Amino acid sequence: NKEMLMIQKWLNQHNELYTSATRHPFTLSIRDGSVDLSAFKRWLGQDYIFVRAFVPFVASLLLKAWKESDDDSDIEVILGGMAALNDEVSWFKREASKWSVSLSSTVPQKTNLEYCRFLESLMSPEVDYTVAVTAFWAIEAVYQESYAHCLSDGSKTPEELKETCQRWGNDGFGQYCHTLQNIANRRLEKSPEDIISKAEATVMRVLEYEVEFWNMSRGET
Ligand code: HMH
Repeated sequence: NKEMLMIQKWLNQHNELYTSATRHPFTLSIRDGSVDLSAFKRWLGQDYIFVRAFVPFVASLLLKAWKESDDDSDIEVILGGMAALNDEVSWFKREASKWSVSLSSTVPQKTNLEYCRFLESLMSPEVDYTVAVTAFWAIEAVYQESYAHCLSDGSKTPEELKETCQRWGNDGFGQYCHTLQNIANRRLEKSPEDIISKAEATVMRVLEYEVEFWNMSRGET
């Protein structure tokens, strides 16, 4: 279908993978109130490590946008994401102390290390801006969809976890993800086939890592 935007097309084609990332048993357990708090704490400690690696990824994306983008507003959107991450790092520290999670003694799990290494590979100047910004959209969108679902009609999310869900599930973050999706679609429309294929494979990789990341909350490794 020529009329259809690229990302919508991919989400239809890979709907099963997308759903496994955005409707994972861990976030569904938050939504239905059955969540195991030790699983939540494991996620919190691991995600803090991930977010620390996410910052240089976003910095590299900012650099790519400055060099390659055809639209100045891209920089402002990415810079806004960077500012939100600054706030997020502080939030993780406060939240960890609230739950008595020691961030300094949290050991990154294998999946986390692999996901961070994958992020690092996307920081290379060899990676096209279009591919990197599409990956960025996917990473943010999984959290937005997952946590917004924990706040939607009929959810029984425990009071003490609502702030976490709000962080990624709020409407402003939803709007921001939508803007990232528009940027990615605009770039993809103008891209040659090889870049489009690379971007698609990268999104699928992100979704697989996101599923594995949620899996870590089980603490079976
Ligand atoms: C693993 N994916 C992971 N952590 C996050 N904080 C986000 C996405 C969204 O920022």
